[in-house]
Amino acid sequence: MFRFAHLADIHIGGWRDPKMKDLSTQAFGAAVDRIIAEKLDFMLISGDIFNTALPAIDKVKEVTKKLKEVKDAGIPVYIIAGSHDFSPSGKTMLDVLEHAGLWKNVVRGEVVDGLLTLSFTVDQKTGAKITGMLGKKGMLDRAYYENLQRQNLEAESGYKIFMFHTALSEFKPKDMEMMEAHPLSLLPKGFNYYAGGHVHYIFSKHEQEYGFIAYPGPLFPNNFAELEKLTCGGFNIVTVDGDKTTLEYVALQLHPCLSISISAQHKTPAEVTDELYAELAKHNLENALVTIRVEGVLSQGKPGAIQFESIFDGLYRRNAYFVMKNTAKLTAVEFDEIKGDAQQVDDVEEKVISQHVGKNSLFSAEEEKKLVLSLLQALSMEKGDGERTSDFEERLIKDAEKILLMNRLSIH
Ligand SMILES: [Mn+2]
Repeated sequence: MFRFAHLADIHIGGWRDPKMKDLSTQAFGAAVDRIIAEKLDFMLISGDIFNTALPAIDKVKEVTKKLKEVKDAGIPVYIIAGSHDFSPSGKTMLDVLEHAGLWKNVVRGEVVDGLLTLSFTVDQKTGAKITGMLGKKGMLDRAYYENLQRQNLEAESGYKIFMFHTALSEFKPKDMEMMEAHPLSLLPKGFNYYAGGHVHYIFSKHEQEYGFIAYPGPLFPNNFAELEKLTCGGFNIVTVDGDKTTLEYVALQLHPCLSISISAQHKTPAEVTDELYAELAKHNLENALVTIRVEGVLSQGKPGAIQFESIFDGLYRRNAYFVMKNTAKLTAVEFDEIKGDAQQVDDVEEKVISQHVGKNSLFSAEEEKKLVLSLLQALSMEKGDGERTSDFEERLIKDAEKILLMNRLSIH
């Protein structure tokens, strides 16, 4: 018998506000403490460990400290890169920590006869055989899956784990219909456990001819909507006993979470303000994360007339940890209602690109979309701590050049 942890989508450094920014790092610390206390045999992280390929030094320091504790406890860590960890130039903090011996990236292999041939990383203590595929923004990992040599993977004996960082069309939740996904058939069959990441929801299913397909969801919610829906994040503890695999979801509730949603339809700003006060008065807010969503078309007046500032002040006086609001779908009568419901920046980008591609004759619409997504990713890199501006500029230009060169090869 052996037991392992499966984490995904930690997005260290992901929130903008410093108070929120710390929570994903704290969640990682709490997960590591639990994993060590439970004496698990190893730990998997299915991509998006950091929110960017080159995260801030203070965050790297915290993560490194916890990884050293796991290492000292004799618990190996196996990872894959996700769509956020990935950098087109190949520069990523994941490599730095791998060279320090703190974890092992299991995406390794070679191209044989035009096919990508992955090799297994064998966990020494348990004999579990682990491999996987990195995730790339905008489904750019599809070509890897399409050119994957599956036979050797499927023929391998023993307890096998496949780590991946992508959505699967068969298991996409309804509210993520817009999200691009690969069909399950792109994954190799016959693994015992498919350790998924990328889709920020909690899911597990035993699938015929495959095995357990599991997404633990984010280790800490990554945005307003996730906080509303999930209230907290967590990870899986997987127990393997002979042929039997069982999953236990461990929720990491760092703060109580209170989500309030109010309809402003046909109401005045004063009425909405009163309703918010009344609703919030019902709850204990000690140390709580509070999300307030207000939607609808006001009967008169402007959204700005709702007394959010004094409401927020009141909540902080009652010791709330952090309060945030979402009024994206709140409008005054004189404005059109906002169209579309894209929540994530990625979704908005995808939408805008899809609407505008195909207006030049250099590329096919598909190629143009890929190029734009790759360039967006490259140009969204942030300047690193202590990185000189000239070095940063050079890095950006190199990344962009690399992408343009790669694409020139496919221009016809
Ligand atoms: Mn993610």
